[in-house]
Amino acid sequence: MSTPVLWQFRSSHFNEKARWALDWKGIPHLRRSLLPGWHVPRVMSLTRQTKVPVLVRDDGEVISDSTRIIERLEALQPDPPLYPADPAERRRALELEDFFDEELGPHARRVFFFEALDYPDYVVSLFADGDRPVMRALYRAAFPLNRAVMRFAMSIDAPHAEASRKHVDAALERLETELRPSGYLVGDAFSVADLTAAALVSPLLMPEEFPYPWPPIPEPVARAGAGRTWAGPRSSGPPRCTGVIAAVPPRWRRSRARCSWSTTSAPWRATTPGRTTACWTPAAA
Ligand SMILES: N[C@@H](CCC(=O)N[C@@H](CS)C(=O)NCC(=O)O)C(=O)O
Repeated sequence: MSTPVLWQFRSSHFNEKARWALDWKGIPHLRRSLLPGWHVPRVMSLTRQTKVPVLVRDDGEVISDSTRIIERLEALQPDPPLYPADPAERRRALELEDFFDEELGPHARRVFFFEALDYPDYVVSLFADGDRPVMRALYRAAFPLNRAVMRFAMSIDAPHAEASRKHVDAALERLETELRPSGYLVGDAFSVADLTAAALVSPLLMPEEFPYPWPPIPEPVARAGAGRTWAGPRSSGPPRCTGVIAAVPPRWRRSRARCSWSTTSAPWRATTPGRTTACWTPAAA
């Protein structure tokens, strides 16, 4: 496959889902990072809607939505597979992908931002670290407006956050009960179901294997999540994993670490600051 361009947010779990699929398949690609809020004109012009990830292929094909991106990658490059070969297992994997897309992704995001948006420096760091200092300063200055838009657009308020916590708990409980003795969600191999669940829980787990650094989490945000929803970054002490969340990291590590090291080290750092990153997967697992 020629070199596609992934238009993305760095700190975003749906974008992580698409990145992980590209990395899993070993597809060299270029990442163009956008700043949330300021992304709209570019993404609109590409897709007539505003959400990332968006994958643009050399031949001009534009694919938006992480599920459709994975479907297309699977068709273009079936190996290594993310869809199980067995039809019944494939149906189950796609059904679980859909479930986590709907029941975990948006709710984990809301729960996280409900706590984090009170700390603009932290959120700006999440979104804009890796950009040029002047860009970060401008983005920080404009952030109050951006935050208001985020709260409105994603219904980030106390009642919705409380309801979303229940969705996250239920989704993680399902994750726990659906796990097979193999440690995977479908059959005995890593599939799109595992990738989706693990990528979408990233705002709550802040795993080290995420390909961009997590800025230090403000103590009140860490406290708010402790023992309830998220784990907190490893640097802030022992992981605060409880209950079902504790079950996720080992599987995450096994599969994400296998393909992400090249993106966490040389290429990303070599192009910082900046918003374009060349990514490829090492030959060795
Ligand atoms: N169903 C979509 C969800 C994508 C999504 O929600 N993207 C968010 C970032 S996590 C976004 O682009 N938000 C900005 C916007 O809605 O304008 C997918 O799987 O790609």
